[in-house]
Amino acid sequence: MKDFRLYAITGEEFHPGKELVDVMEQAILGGVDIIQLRDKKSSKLEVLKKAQKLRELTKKYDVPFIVNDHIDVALAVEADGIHVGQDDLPLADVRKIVGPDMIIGISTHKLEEAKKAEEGGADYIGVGPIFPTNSKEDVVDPVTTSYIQQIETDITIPYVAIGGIKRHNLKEVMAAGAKRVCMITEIVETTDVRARCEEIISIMEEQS
Ligand code: TZP
Ligand code: MG
Repeated sequence: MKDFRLYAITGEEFHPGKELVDVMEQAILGGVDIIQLRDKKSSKLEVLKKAQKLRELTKKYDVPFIVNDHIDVALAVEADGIHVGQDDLPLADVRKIVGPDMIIGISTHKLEEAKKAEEGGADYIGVGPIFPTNSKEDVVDPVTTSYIQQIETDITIPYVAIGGIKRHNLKEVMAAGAKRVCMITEIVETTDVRARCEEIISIMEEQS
C-alpha cells in the first residue's frame, strides 16, 4: 500500500452542525493522507450513503479510503480498504471476501495480536490505544508508548499509533518510533480543521 503519515478517522459526533464531507475535505487539505469511515451508530443504508460521499471526495484528492467494520459497504463503494478489530471476522476470512488487492488493517493491543496480523498478511496494523480516549466505547486500557517500542523491534509491516494522540503528546509518540499517527478528536473537534492538521503535520516534520 501507498505509505501515509496522518490518518484521520471520522467522528461525526464531535463536529455537530458541520457536514462530514466538508470536515474531511478540510482534513485532506491540511495534510491528512488516508481516511477511514468509522460509524458505530448509523444504519447500514446510512453508512453506505456516507461511504459513497467519502469515496467521491477521496478519489478527487487521490487519498486512500478505508471503511471500518462494513465489508459489504467497502466492496459496494470500491473503497481502497477495510479496517477490522479483534472481534470482527478473522483476517483470513476477510481476505477471502475482499480479494487480494484491498488493503486490510487490523487493530492490535498486544504483540501477540500484532504478530498474528503480520503473519496473516495484514497490510497495516493499528497500535493502541496509546493514551486514554473517550472516542471509543469498550476501549481496552492504554497500552502506552512501550507497546510502540515493542512493535518497532518485532514487527515489520506498517503500523499506525492511535488513541488519545494530541499535539501535546505527539513528540512522545514519535520518539517511541511511530512514523504514522491516527486521530479522531484532535483533528475533527475544532473550528479550523485544515489549520489543525497543518499544525499536526508540522510537529511531525520537526520530529522526523
Ligand atoms: N481505536 C483505538 S483508540 C480509538 C480507536 C478508534 C479512538 C481514537 O480517537 P481519539 O479521539 O484520537 O483518541
Ligand atoms: Mg470492528
